[in-house]
Formats: sequence, structure tokens, C-alpha cells
Amino acid sequence: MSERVYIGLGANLGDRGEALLQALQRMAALPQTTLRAVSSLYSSAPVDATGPDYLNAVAVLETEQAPHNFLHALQALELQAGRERPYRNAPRTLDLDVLLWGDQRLDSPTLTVPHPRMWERAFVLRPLAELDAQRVTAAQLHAVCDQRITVAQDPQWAASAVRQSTP
Ligand code: A4P
Ligand code: MG
Repeated sequence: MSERVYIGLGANLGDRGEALLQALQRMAALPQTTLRAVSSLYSSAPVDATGPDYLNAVAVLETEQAPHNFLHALQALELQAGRERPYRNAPRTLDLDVLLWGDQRLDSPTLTVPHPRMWERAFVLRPLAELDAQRVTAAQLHAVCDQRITVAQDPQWAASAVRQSTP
């Protein structure tokens, strides 16, 4: 059975836009997985972190993979993009977070879904609301409206990755 999965993408080191696009292409090529849609590309100030501004986006995929297998695949893509983990919330070349896994709640030592901090973050809620307005309330968006975030590119920035994935 396939599930509709929302992934948060972020980068604030290196060629950030290229890293996010390549990650989308690589996620689109994962077994039993289709990339359905990608939000606009957002530029955002670091939240609970220091360093350069981030580029962020949210992607929706359908996958028949099990959640932990999928998480391991995402972590392999982070490593491939040169991700290092010197300390918590350190600047990064690529971060891929599982935000939502259908309507499921998952709570294991390595995977918590919905992502526990997503509701505090405009860089997640704004692109998520763009993809699926029913997933985010006006009150939730209002709660993060003081965070600095702007649209850097419209959703066409990732159209080639979505086309590549469509069977
Ligand atoms: N893990 C548990 N649940 C999940 C999940 N739903 N998705 C575990 C992904 N991983 C999950 O992650 C640490 C551990 O979380 C993993 O081993 C995994 O088993 P990590 O990617 O190694 O470390 P991290 O990225 O520093 O942690 P995390 O939780 O992704 O950090 P946050 O809280 O997401 O914060 N500001 C802006 N503007 N844009 C950003 O993208 N990102 C962060 C990272 C901070 N500030 C930011 C941004
Ligand atoms: Mg992460």
C-alpha cells in the first residue's frame, strides 16, 4: 500500500538550490516511490540556529516503502550531499526531514512523525500550506508570522524533477 509522505528540505551551506534540486531528483528515483509535487522555493532566516540563510521547500511523494527504510534512504542522500553533523542545528548542505506520513503517528527512537518541531516553523508551514491547505490552519500560520521568510522561486523551479518521476 502506498502512503502520501511530506518531506521538508533545507540547506544553508554550499550551492543550496542545486543541492535541493538534486535531492528531489534522487528521491524521485527511489524504488517504489513517485514525486508528486514540490512547493515554491523559500529563503528563510535560521530558526533556533546560527549561520547563513536557508533555502527550504516541501515535497509530497507517494511511496510503498516502510517509514524506517525511507528514512535511511533520506539519510544516505544527506551523506551523498556532503552533510556533516558537528553539533545540533549546525549549518548543513542538506537536511531531509519526514514531516508527515499519511495520517499516521510514529514514535520510535529514530523516527517521530509528525515531525515534533514542524508546527513552530514558518519554513515548514508556509510551503506545506501551499501544497495542501487543509494540513495547516490559519492560526498555525499566524503563530509563525514573525519569522523572516520569502518566496525565492515559484514551484516551476522543481518541475523537471516532478516530470521525471511521473510514470
Ligand atoms: N529523527 C526523528 N524523527 C525524524 C523525522 N521525522 N525526520 C531523527 C527525520 N529525522 C528524524 O536528525 C537527528 C535525528 O533525528 C536522526 O538521527 C533521525 O533518526 P539530523 O538530521 O541528524 O539532525 P538535525 O537535522 O539537526 O535534526 P532535525 O530534527 O532535523 O533538526 P530540526 O529541528 O529540523 O532543525 N532554520 C531554517 N530557516 N531552515 C531550516 O531548514 N533547520 C533546522 C534544523 C534549524 N533551523 C532551521 C532549519
Ligand atoms: Mg534533519
